[in-house]
Amino acid sequence: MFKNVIVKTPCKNVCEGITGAPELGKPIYEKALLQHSAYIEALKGCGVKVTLLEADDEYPDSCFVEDVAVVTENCAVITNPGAASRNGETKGIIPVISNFYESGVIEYIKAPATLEGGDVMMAGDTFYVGKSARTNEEGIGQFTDILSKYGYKVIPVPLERVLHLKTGVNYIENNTLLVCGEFIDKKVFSDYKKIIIPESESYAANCIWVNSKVLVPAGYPITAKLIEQAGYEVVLVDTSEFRKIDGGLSCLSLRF
Ligand code: CIR
Repeated sequence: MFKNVIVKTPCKNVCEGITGAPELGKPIYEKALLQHSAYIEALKGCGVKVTLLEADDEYPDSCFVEDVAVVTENCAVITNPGAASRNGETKGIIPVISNFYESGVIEYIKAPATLEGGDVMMAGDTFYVGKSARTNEEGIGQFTDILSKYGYKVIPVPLERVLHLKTGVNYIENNTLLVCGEFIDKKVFSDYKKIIIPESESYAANCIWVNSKVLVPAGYPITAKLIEQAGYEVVLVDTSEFRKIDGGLSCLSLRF
């Protein structure tokens, strides 16, 4: 069960966030704010305490707090984002993490290692880490050394096409994964029950489990139905503005 969630208000410059899909247009700031507020309400409905951080105009992508830290039951890891324009975002998260974790259990990924939280998927005591354009070999190495001190296992997963690991695969508890594209047949996930997300709804592979409910992006009916049929309560949240800059439901929060 999660008790806490950290989120950060999208800044005015959110429309300048990094995107691999410029054809979708730029996010509309006011709409992004409304969608973000609805996201917070959906999280509150899952029984978590939400800590809301102020917007930071210096970093267009800074609402995607998931990438700057990895939070576990026993430790927190401040990452070192591989995207140059996002690297400085970590300084904003350190004081907040310090409110929840003793300094002795706050760890750091250090250059030349890079790692972004979107590449880290927690499944019980196992953490899968995507080797991506944002997370390098050294990053996975440092992360493995850190997490092993706290009794966790780390399994690297080389990525082929997606931005982050959780762009295409997400753990929703009960030994169940949402998988799409390159992750459907990956051997490393062969022991899990899988809900296969069709390519036409690939964006919706990024859902989050929060205390027995699953937040699903609005507008992906096949995915919502599959998750419901698997026995979960589905909560729809519109993330259309964040999608325009490659952001999804998981990217917008740290859950612990
Ligand atoms: C980026 O490219 O870094 C942002 N525009 C999107 C970050 C998405 N974060 C995530 O998947 N964890």
